[in-house]
Amino acid sequence: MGHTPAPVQPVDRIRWVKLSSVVLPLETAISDAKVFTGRQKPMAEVVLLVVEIATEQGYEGVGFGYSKRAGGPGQYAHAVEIADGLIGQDPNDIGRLVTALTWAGASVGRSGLSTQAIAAIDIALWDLKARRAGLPLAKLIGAHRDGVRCYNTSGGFLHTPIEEVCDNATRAVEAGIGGIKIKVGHPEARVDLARVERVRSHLGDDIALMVDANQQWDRATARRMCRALEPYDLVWIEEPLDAYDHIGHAELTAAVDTPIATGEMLTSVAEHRALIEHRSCDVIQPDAPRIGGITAFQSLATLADQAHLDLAPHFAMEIHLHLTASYPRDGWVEHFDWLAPLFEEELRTESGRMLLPQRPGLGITLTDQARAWTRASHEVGERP
Ligand code: SMN
Ligand code: MG
Repeated sequence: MGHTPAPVQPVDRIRWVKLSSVVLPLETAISDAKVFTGRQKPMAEVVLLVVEIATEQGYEGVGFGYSKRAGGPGQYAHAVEIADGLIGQDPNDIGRLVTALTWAGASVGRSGLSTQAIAAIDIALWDLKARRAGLPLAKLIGAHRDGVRCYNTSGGFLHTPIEEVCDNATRAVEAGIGGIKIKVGHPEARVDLARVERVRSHLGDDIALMVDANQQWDRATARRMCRALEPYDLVWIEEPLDAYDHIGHAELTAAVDTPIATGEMLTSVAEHRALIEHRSCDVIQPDAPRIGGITAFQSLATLADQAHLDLAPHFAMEIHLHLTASYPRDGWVEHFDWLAPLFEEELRTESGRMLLPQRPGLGITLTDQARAWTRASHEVGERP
């Protein structure tokens, strides 16, 4: 005898929204190619926009977006301006709410800061919907797998001495992480090649290895470096060129055997569509907090899948684990240990994969430490 279908639930209403600007300090300031070439300063903190939503029927959702170096206060300020519109609304009408929030700030565009403020709200609404359903988010969307291949980035930055990078890689692999990404784009190409050679020989041939140039090279340098990197059997070469040089990335993708990955810096689905239409990569690397949230990400995932692209979302593994688990092709999720102090739960890795948490929603609970690092907060409505 099967279950009788649940009766349609009475319409729920959002009663409370809390926005928090949380400043997470990094243990060590990090540097990638953009720092080594003077385009950026070392990064010592990540600024997060955390959104908490509660409804009159007692359901809650948590979402977050983030910025690095600048933009955090702007994301927070935009969210403060538009959050009122959520009170009294049906939290299940995510598409309608995101559209309304977009029109509320239409004059500041449909990409960048305003989109990223809305993204954090969108993510909280999807967390709430999945918690209401009693399902991990990936299973609400439609999971293809219960674990996703994962690789570590936080141990391989350009400021880290190469022997320390190797030690970090050993620890990551011993923790069950399946791949290692190291930063390249050093001002001297021979330094890059020596570091890649050292890490490949340290890992052996069976551990996945990726490199990330963070937009450092011009087209001629990128051609030379991609050819020089071919012998290392890399899973991909990331952002060899400027993030918006779609033609240059397309020429590289056609010219070299090693897969080309890019996309993290793009700030809307429309920008990713341009990347796809130019055939600029083999591996697309969207960032849900950067492009508008989970609703936007699902639109992009459909475009990417129809273009037969592999998926390796950028950063925010707590969100992207679910989104990569529900993508048709077996992708990669990027492991960083940076955000761990913010959440009570730890994501498990074993046999090269990050495991889908068997908890409803994203499966994250904010820690007291996250509360302590809160620089500003704004509440609308009354918490039921
Ligand atoms: C990156 C992540 C975090 C800080 C700087 C750079 C990077 C990545 O591009 O792919 O993780
Ligand atoms: Mg990158």
